[in-house]
Amino acid sequence: MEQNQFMPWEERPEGSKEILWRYSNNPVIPRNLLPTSNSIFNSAVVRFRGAYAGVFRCDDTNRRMRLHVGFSRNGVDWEIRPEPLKFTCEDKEIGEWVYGYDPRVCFIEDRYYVTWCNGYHGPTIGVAWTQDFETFQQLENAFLPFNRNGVLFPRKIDGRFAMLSRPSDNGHTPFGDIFYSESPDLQFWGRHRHVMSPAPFEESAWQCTKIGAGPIPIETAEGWLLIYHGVLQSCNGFVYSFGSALLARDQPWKVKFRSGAYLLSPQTGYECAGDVPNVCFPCAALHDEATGRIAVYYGCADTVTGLAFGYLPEIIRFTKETSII
Ligand code: BMA
Repeated sequence: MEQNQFMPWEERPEGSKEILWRYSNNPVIPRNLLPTSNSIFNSAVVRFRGAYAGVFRCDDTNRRMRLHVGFSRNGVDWEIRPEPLKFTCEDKEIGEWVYGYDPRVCFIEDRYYVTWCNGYHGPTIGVAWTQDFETFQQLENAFLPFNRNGVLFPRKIDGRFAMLSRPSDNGHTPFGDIFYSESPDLQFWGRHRHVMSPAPFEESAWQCTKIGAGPIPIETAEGWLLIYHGVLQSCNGFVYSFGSALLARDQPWKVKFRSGAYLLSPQTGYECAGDVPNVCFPCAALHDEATGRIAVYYGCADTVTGLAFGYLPEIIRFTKETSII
């Protein structure tokens, strides 16, 4: 592992032609890092005060879905607080904890916003902000239930906050399109636009059942680079892989390119065996504009957390070259 001040990094293995390659020391977070954790996966990592912080999905040994705060000096070795994250909320009804999972963290202007799948009469999108990763102010849920995979854009679009989400059902949802919504104040959401549907089976089977946004979109000259998961329903259940799309910069609900090929699919032992086999579920990425490097954090088999590396220009080229649009 090469260490620098920007992000974790490991070069592409010799002879590999992969666009995204796995860290040789995966998984970076074991399932039992906490004495009470059954699994730690689908988690969000950001740069914070010259190091890293994150919000982690830690299911406990009661199999309850909880969020925990963690810190790291190098983005690889994590100290996760043993006690669950507690949000502060002015409205008791909204602040009442039911469950929380699959967090994303997005820095906008002067603070970090957390979005997660929040239990409120079924899953919907919870929203909170923090400036210090100590206190978290919870806001209104963004949408009606049922919804998952709420992912904010890192800047306002046309003067409004913008979020991708995936309306769903109360179960394991055998469908799912990505939508885009805007808000002037992070309380009232509207101007909902359709972004994309699952792909036709004959064109790109890994994403033919449902799709959902992954890490915070990255703004590039070619558009917003969105890494998203896609699901295939096999005879053995759902298989979660991920690929990439480029969204128009000023109208991010317009998809310019969308990879027909996946960037990563469950192939290693830790992705194929665990509490939910065959799941690669990205929730965060760090990148460095100067070098084009990107490090993607993804949940593996709903059990542990892995890292994969790539170069942004190569991912953009791959998105265009394999595009099904
Ligand atoms: C989704 C979410 C994810 C999970 C995935 C596979 O519906 O619950 O947290 O990784 O299923 O089980």
